[in-house]
Amino acid sequence: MKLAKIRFADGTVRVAVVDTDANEARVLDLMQIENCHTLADVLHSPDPAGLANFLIDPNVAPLDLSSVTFAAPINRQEVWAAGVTYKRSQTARMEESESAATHYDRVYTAPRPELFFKGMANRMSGPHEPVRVRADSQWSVPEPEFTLVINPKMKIVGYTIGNDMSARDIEGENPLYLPQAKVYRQCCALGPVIRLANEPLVLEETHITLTIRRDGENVFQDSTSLGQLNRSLEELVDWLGRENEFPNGALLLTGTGVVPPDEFTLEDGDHVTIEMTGIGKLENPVVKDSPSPA
Ligand code: DO4
Ligand code: MG
Repeated sequence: MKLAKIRFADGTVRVAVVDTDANEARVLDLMQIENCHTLADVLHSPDPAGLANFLIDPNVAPLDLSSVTFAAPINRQEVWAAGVTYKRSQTARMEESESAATHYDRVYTAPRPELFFKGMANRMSGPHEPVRVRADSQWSVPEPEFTLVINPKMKIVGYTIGNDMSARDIEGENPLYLPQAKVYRQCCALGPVIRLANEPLVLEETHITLTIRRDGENVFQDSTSLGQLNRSLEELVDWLGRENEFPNGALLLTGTGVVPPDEFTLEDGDHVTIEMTGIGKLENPVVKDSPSPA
């Protein structure tokens, strides 16, 4: 089952079950249950699929998916990201950062993974909302990442798509600049739906494809499979939860296995599409302001 936040033309947002085979969304009536107001409340319940089925509003006709727009599927969760979890990311990071190359090499094999805070809902873009390249970056890329939806008990309850926008030049100049390379306004996109984790997902058969279009032409396309991930999902969640509490739950991007070649940088007006087996397609336009005069 897939859950989403759908936005109506008047701006109201409702939680819905999305059925891609039937091409329809069924709105949930959250008011039926006490203390259930948001998508996260459904996700954090003991049985999200059972509760969602129970809450389907019989008084609202199913909506055609082509008439629906999606909002980022997040409420008050913190968004974190793991890094250097695929060989491709390790190699790319070592290339971009001469002085810190050994750190990337070591973190790829170390028991403790790289984990960093990416933001909360205010920094997240939903489908078709802009993602941003920093005006002070000359080398930025999207990072297409399989993203875990985690409840306050640190159980994985769902999966979605994340785009960990990254300024490679800022990160490469000095590893201490990582928060500036990774965390800024519109630095991450999420969506379009959350696939509930009660349905099995075969990692090797789950593919992530990144496509970047410029002026209507594909300028980059590449794929990987979750089978290339160098760590287990449970291991990443376990490290995130150590000495930490997430009373509102968390989303965890699991790292990128697709990196455009070193000569590539995103430009204002580019269009990023991330497609993931069993979840769908996350599409976002790219914006970049002109640098401010010195
Ligand atoms: O170490 C830098 C960040 C790595 C990252 O974001 C990734 O591998 O996806
Ligand atoms: Mg990343």
